[in-house]
Amino acid sequence: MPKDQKSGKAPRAEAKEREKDTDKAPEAARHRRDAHSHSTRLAGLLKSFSRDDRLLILITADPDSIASAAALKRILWRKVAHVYVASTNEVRRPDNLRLIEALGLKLPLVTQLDLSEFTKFAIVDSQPSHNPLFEQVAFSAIIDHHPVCTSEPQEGHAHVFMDIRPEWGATASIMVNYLRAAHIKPNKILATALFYAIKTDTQNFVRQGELEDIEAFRWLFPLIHQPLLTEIEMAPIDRGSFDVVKRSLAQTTIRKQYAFVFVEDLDHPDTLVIIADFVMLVQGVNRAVISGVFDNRLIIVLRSAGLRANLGKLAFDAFGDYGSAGGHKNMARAELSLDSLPATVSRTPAALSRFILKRLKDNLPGKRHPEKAPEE
Ligand SMILES: [Mn+2]
Repeated sequence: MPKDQKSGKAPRAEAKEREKDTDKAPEAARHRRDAHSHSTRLAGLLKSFSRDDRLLILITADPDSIASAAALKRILWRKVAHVYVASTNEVRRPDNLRLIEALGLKLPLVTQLDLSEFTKFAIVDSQPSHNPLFEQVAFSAIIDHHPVCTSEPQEGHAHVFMDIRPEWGATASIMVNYLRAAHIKPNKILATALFYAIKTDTQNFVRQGELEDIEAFRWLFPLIHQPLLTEIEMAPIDRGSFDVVKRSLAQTTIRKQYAFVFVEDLDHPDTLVIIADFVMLVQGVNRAVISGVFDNRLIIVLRSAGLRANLGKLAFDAFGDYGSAGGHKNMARAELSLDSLPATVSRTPAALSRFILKRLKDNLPGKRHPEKAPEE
């Protein structure tokens, strides 16, 4: 026991604090800095809006974007006149539907709205360049965790608030920090939604996740409603999708660690995700390429269990010339209009499959030949 503990404590603690600020305990130092930067960021966010604004939050619906939009809505409650949330995609996945229902969101499609009825726009868990629908909109706030592909605000939109943190596992984790900075304790439903969003986006922390994600997760844990979480996680696949999944699994090719299938008569893009996640459970499979055509678009869903993979880059290199493509290290996606594909590729499942595999093969790390034309 050290003598004279009382008088010795303060300087020791201070010294310790100073020590923490050095590289010995960078996390503690980072937390202190973050607490400060989050209130600054919150102030910046709030400054983008005024009391009579009618705000529209645009998302591409998935658990992370739905929960993040609900959190932003909560933060701006009573700070603006109205907050609406709209989606670019029709929601079909049962977990997303249950989430939307629990949160009491209406979530119409963006295309069904008259954008002139809104005075401000925000985007969460995505960036304007991710979707042609977003590109027409002047956003006042952008909060996301995908790789930065948003340039500085255009002229005349100087008040855009941007918070993009690619190293974070989920936008929901970022939103938790805004809630905390605003001293808002989310209700059970919002807490459960954010918790589920962090779980899914980090794939239970198997995929990229930061200490901040774990900290947000830990903070939410006592606030969630377990039965609702179970309900969302156990949400069943709808019957129509099940038939497509059943057929597609029968047609899935597994070669070495790769699983591949081109889904014919695709009922909805989300079905590709269900198939991809399922085939990744097969022993020995650690890469999945699941694709199909929906609404005149070729959609490609990529999954990898590899630590060294960078599928977002691979997707962009392989398919960026034909449409939107990108994502994270272990999951990525491309959506290509069939009209943008080379004329030499016929629009049959076999030809489209060959096209996808060739583009992927040609763009694997070390095999890319940027000087080559992107044609077949
Ligand atoms: Mn996300």
